[in-house]
Amino acid sequence: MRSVLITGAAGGIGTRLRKLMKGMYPEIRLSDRATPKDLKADETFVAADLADPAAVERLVEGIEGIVHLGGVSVEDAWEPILQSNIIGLYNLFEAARRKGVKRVVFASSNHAVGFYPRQRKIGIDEPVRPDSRYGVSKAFGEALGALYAHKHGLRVTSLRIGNVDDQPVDKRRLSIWLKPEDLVQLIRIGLEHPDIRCEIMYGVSDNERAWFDNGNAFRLGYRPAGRGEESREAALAAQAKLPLDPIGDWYQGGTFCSAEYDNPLEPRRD
Ligand code: 15L
Repeated sequence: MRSVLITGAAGGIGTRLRKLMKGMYPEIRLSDRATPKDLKADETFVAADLADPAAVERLVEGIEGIVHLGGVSVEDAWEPILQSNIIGLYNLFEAARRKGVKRVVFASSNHAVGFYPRQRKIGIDEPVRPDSRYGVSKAFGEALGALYAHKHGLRVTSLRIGNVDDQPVDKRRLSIWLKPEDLVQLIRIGLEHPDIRCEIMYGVSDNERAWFDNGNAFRLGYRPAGRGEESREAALAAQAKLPLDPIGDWYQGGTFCSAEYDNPLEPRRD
């Protein structure tokens, strides 16, 4: 892997990755709609709007591997999600195919499966249960990646990222926390592992309270260093200050589930 493009480089995860992945590959090209404020002189940045197919095609020229973090990263109205996460994602995969990109690591999210109850442990074979328009866009991204993998031979890894932070910040995050360095490990598996064709892995660290069976990541060599439980006291103290949220506290997706919720039926137990 000689040339890697990181989209969404000005976002929260992108900003961390720029530092953690510096020098990891001979060429790292960064992109976002707006230039990161703290861009360094030794960083290569190309501004591009994912909704502009010609700009995306120019962006991926000469690139072997894409780490795609770009797009809307939380719940939003349909229109911005449609432009960035649906049309923009299509533009990215299509440009990758046309320009001969070999691998894509797609930042999916736990919100593609957020409507599983916390009492249930899920792997990668259960059907998606998106908890938001944003979660639907991530499920779409996983499906689009699978199409390009199976039909065109692009090697695609979808990472269902939990919550990337220095430590878990509340009770829910004790289950889904992802140490930034562990994310780098997962990305490197996606960019470099010879067996990757079309994979889904959970982007979570070694959390005792995890709701996910991450066997597929372990099979591919993932050895997370982060242990969410080490921050238990601070996370639970922060949780105690949050309002009760009967729906959000029941389902894995938290507030993404309770927002706009008006289902009159009993919450699911399975
Ligand atoms: C996500 O997918 C978001 O990108 C991030 O901002 C967090 O909200 C995270 O999920 C989470 O579930 O905590």
